[in-house]
Amino acid sequence: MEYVLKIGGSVLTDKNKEKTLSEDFDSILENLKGHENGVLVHGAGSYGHPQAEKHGVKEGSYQGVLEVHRSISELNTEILEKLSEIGLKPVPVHTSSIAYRNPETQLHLDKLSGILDEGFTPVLHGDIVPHKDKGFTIISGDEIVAKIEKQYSTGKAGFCSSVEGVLDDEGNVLDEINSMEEFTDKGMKATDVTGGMKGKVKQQIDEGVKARIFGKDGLEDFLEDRNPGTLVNPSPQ
Ligand code: IP8
Repeated sequence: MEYVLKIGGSVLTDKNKEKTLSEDFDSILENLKGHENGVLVHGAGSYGHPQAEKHGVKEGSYQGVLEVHRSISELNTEILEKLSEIGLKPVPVHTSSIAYRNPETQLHLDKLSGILDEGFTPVLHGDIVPHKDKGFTIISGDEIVAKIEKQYSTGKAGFCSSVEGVLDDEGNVLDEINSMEEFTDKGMKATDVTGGMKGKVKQQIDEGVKARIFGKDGLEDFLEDRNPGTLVNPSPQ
């Protein structure tokens, strides 16, 4: 596994219109051409957050769980079709089928290396997850990336987001962030049900894994090892 990459829902979808792809959808995914030996995770954007909010799924309600899953699966299918068009052999891995919370999140990720060994590219997504005594809650792609990186240590975990990186008080992109104390709320766009930029940084710090956060113009640089955006580094030397 060469990399684990999350492309955010705010990049792939139009967050203002339910179940609508963004104008950049095709061009963003075309960057993955020739990069089949990695794991792609995608967010939900307008194919999950409005639906989860509407039904209160974040708080553990069962109502609407299937609607949220169906909607995010539709986005997953759109992504698979685009990736196969550019020559990859993507395989959907629906996170709800490999996840359970008790209350810590358990993700069964062993199958990912086998899928890659066969020349296929696993595509996971933020999803609903069965939660002990609570029905279902939502798992973000941010947590999925942190868990994959923790298990597989690719040394190349990344987030393609709608912001160029983690911003300081003046709105400049930080080169590196080592702890939540250094985080300011700058750069947080409209919040979503899974916590936006803050949640993204926190998940990596909690798991103790390094990851890069960059904007859509940084995606090619990330894939070509040119280090765009901000490095989240919980254990600096
Ligand atoms: O967009 C959220 O995943 P994220 C998943 O990666 C749902 O935070 C279904 C709202």
